[in-house]
Amino acid sequence: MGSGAHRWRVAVVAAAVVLVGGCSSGAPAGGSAPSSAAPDAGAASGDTSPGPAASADAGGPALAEGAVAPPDRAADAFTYSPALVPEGANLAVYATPNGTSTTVRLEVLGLLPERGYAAHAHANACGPTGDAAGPHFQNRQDPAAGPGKPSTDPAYANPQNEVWLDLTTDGDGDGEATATVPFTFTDRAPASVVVHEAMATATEPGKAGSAGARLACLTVPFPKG
Ligand SMILES: [Cu+2]
Repeated sequence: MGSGAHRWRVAVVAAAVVLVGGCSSGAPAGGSAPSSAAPDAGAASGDTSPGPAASADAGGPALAEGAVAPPDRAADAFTYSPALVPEGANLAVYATPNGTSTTVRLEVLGLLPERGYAAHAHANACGPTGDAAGPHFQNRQDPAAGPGKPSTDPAYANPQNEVWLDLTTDGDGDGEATATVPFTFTDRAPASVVVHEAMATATEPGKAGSAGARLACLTVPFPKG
């Protein structure tokens, strides 16, 4: 465990140096607090995401982070199913543009242990019900989809055209997912990340992108441009 935690810390420091040294957009100095909670749990259980984007960073301060609460008390972080996403579970989302691609990371703390959860970036902010978040954000929008008719065509509902953040929790209910998509958010950007009941997102024609009930939602102000 010690070496895993150490390695993670080195990666954070390296990312901070890149941000400070190579980015003129006024990114806050590295060493910020929000990301310090996750590595212990992740490293302890070997839950490091095997995602394709280990080299892209998605570090820095979280775009959004919050402990979920039921809709009557939630502002930006909702649980619609406390049995599957317990009140107080923490969701955090990071995003880093890298030229023509974007790396997005979801970190969760305190979900059910050793369980898969599908998750995606959605078009709208969270609200009193899971439906408020609207459809999945798509870079190229499926012309066959519309209100009440989600995109299920694998040509559009796929993890290169949407931001899929499916993850599996460790024994503490903690986990993370990183996705690198081949686009940036220009005129449109997602506004939330939704955690679903299915353990993984479907990919077959007619079902692609579907992942069951919406369990939890975090409003995320993904920046455009
Ligand atoms: Cu979704």
